[in-house]
Amino acid sequence: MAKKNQTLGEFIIENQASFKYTSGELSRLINSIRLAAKVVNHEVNKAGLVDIIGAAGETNIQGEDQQKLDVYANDKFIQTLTNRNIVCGIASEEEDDFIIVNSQDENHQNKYVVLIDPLDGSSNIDVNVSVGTIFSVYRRVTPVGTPVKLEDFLQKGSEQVAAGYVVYGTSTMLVYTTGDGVNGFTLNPAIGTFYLSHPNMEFPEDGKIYSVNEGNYIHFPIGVKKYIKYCQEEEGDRPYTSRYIGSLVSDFHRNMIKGGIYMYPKSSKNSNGKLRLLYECNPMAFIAEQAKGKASDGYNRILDVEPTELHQRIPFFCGSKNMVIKAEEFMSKHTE
Ligand code: P6P
Repeated sequence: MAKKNQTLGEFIIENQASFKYTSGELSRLINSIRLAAKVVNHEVNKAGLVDIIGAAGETNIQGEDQQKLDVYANDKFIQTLTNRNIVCGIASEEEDDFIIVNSQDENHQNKYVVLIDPLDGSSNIDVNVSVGTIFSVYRRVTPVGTPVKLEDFLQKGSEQVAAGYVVYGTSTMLVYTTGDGVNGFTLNPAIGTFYLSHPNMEFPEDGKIYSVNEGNYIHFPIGVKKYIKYCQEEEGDRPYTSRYIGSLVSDFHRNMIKGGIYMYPKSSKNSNGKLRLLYECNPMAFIAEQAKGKASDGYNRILDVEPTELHQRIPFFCGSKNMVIKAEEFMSKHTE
């Protein structure tokens, strides 16, 4: 049972018995993410003071300018996960291909793979708006003792054993699930300790916030256009409030606390939307469902999608269950 003001370390120990696999490794994995989050948080918080802002001069596989903090966060999470001898493979938004991690005894005995978006919303870095890290954890499916393979990463979201995010905002929080509910921990930067501040987080079944980039309105499918107009109508508890800060982790986190829906639909500009299935939508969908919310591509459950590529994109509708259901009704009723 979650106790307020418990530290993350105490919480992990108290709850590792409820984890259905060999819990020691998963606990060490969450602890390594905790360490990397503190290191990245330190850099994010002083980004305006040191020459770490601005593009690193390279672009990633997504064709997006890599911000220096993107590269820094990617390096820190990979380094921490590798040094702690916990995972057999890592995939990252910032890496073209997955990374094979040799266990220290060189015989690939580690059982988990991690997929990460090391610094989501990084375009907000230079303007001092919240950014986040997203992570997704699976057990490998290929034989232990052999190098990890692509199929270890191309697993349905329903196979995740853990998922979470770090939001580097007005305070830094680590929010994660291992399949037994969602708990939020807030960092006390003075002592570098995460404390349980948001036990058993749940999406309100309904909400009054819709989050979408309305600048893309004319490119959206008709069902999305109709749903946005529905949100804006004077009727009952509507119009809703539009809140979109261009940082998935922050928009998701606010909507989980207050009630709302986040949408990144496909459009005539992005035929599969913008968000990546494996290290953005699947982990956020796992968290959403564990928090009694819902996540779909507008038609089907995100966690049931069979992945085909490491960096594949998918339309994303996520948040309060009744709001996602209403959006799906518009999507199925109004086809092109
Ligand atoms: P747009 C950040 O790049 C991100 O992946 C999400 O965090 C965010 O919600 C979305 O893209 C913003 O994209 O096209 O609205 O600027």
